[in-house]
Amino acid sequence: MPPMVHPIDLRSDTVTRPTPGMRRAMAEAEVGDDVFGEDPTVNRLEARVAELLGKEAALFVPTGTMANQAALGAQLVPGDEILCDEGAHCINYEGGALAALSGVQARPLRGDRGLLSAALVAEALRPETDSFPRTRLVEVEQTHNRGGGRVYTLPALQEIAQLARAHGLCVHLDGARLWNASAASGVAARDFAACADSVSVCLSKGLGAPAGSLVAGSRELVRAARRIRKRLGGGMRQAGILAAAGLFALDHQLARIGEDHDHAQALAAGLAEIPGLSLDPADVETNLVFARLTKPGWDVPRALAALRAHGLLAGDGEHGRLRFVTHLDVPGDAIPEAVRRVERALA
Ligand code: TLP
Repeated sequence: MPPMVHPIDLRSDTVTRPTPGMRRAMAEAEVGDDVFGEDPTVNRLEARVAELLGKEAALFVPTGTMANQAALGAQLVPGDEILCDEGAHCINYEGGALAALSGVQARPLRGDRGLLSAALVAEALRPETDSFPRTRLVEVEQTHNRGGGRVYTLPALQEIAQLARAHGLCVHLDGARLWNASAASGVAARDFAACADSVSVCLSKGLGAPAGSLVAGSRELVRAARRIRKRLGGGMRQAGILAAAGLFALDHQLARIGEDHDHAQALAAGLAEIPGLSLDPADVETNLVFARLTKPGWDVPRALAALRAHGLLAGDGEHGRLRFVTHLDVPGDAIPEAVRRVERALA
């Protein structure tokens, strides 16, 4: 039997475990019944995130999926259409929620590795007739997951927002990794958020909390999202235990997020040297690294199994790609070892 190696888990930044400090903060959290609006820790987190994003209000929800769907549902009615990139999380990885919960259809656009442009949105606008669906909202993802963690520049987002507003469309920003976008660009989260009517952010990805996301927007939008949260069963009572983890993450784990980007750069540089993989490290802007599998005769499931056997967990990046994600639980000195394991697995 080969010796057991401790796997390096690069499947997602969702795999982090709460640190001892975070667990202490959770254990000591002051709580109340959040469905009555009486959990002081949830209330503090909501106020903190609303302030960080420059919005009137925010709502704590269990997941990024619920955050997106509550935000979208709050702004759309059945039969509406949204514009988004074809790889958008909200139409590809949320179980068909947009259609099932809101009766809304998407018009997927072919963005530039995930990123839309004002020109692309302009081309997709429809005249108002009885036949066309009512295009009501533009959805953007910052950073863009399937686009390889790409970051919209602030001017690019502003241009989309301007166009959307000029045509009466709302903008929803899926900011599951908005913190990464800010760290990578130096642009404040609130400046990105100003381009959108609704913003979702996650605590359970780069920030390292065990669960929790928020929807931010106007008071009215958040009230509507709160009703949808209840309808979906997301009213969590003494949720302050989870909100405390989020507050701890914002206090102690937000400032370090750029380290994950440095680690992703080092990882990308190492992976680019491995025969059987193809990637350009210059494409890596944040903590997501996608590599095309070029090893003759191999497919992604086979490669993932080989990696796992060599103590490296990666994800299916679709379209023949592997996805590697750096995060809080992977220290910098694990990166050279991660590269060695990939190299051995694909040898
Ligand atoms: N993304 C997960 C998977 O679902 C793919 C991951 O491992 O990256 N928006 C974006 C951009 C996301 O990447 C995710 C999670 C979500 C929303 C949903 O968040 P959760 O998993 O909390 O529902």
